Amino acid sequence: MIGQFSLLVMTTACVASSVRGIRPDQQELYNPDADGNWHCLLDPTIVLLFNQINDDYCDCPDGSDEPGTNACEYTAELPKLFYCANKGFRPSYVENFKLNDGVCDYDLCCDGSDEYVSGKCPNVCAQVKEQYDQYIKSKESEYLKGLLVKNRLEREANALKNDSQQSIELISQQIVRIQKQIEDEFKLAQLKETEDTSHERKVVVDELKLQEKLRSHAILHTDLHNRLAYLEELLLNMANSYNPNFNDAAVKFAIHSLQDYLSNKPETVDVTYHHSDLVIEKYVTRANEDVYVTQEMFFQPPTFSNMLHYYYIRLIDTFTKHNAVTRLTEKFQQLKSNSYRELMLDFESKQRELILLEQKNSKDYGDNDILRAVEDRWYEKQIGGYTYRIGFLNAIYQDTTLVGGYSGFDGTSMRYVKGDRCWNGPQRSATVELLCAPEYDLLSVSEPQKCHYQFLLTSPLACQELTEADLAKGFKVDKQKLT
Ligand code: MAN
Repeated sequence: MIGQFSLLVMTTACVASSVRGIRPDQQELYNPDADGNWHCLLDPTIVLLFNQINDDYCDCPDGSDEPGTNACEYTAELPKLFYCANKGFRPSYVENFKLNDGVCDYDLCCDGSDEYVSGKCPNVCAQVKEQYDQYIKSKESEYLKGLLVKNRLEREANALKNDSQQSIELISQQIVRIQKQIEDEFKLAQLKETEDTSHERKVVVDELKLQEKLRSHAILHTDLHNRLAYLEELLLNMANSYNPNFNDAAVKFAIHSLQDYLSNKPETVDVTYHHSDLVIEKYVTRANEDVYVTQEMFFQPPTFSNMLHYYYIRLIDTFTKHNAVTRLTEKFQQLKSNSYRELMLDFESKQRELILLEQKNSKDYGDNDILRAVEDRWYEKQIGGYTYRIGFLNAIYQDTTLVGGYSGFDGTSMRYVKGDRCWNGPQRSATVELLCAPEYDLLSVSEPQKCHYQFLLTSPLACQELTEADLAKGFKVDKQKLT
């Protein structure tokens, strides 16, 4: 009942006699009342004679009347603990079922008081203290060394964290700059395209005007040609049918002039306009195509999605037969400058770099990002016929079997999940418990559940400030060394 007893208010008043199994500052709980009787501690309505305490018969339901015997049943809910004074070392408690069982429980009772009936266990507290002091000293120096290594790892991790953040910032800035440059290239190309287009439009308009003039000239020409033919015919008729006996000077002069005209008349020129028609058609087609390409490709501001669209088109172009899209893409390719292409390549590679860095950055590096200092390091050891390889922030392998991929770190244990599936079982997974030490050492590998592995690995990563009480928890008396 020691656990509950400690909840009670106690004084340090001295007691006359000492009740076995009870620590000095709780002895007063065992003082008799005015009638010389005693009351069970958790149920004072049960009154016992004072000499019923430690009479090896359990009277109180809470077992408080038998602190120095094994008469009351030990249960986890109501543990009965026997106080060992351990003079020369430090007081402790032993479970009451270990009392007088013939075994010297020196880990808890170095004074041997647990075997008070036989008295077979001498007090070895001086030797135990010596072992304890040595243990604490070596543990302390080990954990302090581990802590120093951990501090160094933390400094390295901090520097790596800064580097990583700086790289991300730098690449992000570079991407923004490249995007701006791409935008400028687009604007330049757009301006150039507008200039080219307007020039070509002007040519087309001039050609159209010329065509118009040519057409009207052709009409006029035909008209004049017809009129001339008519007049020539009239004059020829007159020349053939006039009466030369009439001496008309005007008629004679006209006929003479007609003969001069006909003998000096040049050959007829056959003018066709097919050539100019073809030229105009070509210009109109070209102008239309360019307007289409310009609207589709150049008048859109550069965004990540239309760049992706462009590369998507380029990708599917590899697998499709030439079509309208291909024609436009080719046209677009021709119009792009080399610097634009270089910028796009740079943009793509920086984007990839950024994605990788951000992926890496989102891993669980633990407190102060300490695991950054061991990233990509591997620890290897053969245990139980297998070679285990533990990759920090990476994966664990049992020979070539994947035990799991890294998933997180809580300061003392690392988790690995989604390994190779076990035959008729789940996917393998593991927990790596880290124990503080300056060096890495895989102490054990177990499989507490099917295909879930438990690794015990010493590492400076797990070191932290410890009190003597923390260090003392692992102390065990080396009975071989006791004399
Ligand atoms: C292999 C090893 C063992 C594991 C069994 C499960 O033999 O990976 O660790 O327990 O497979 O089938």
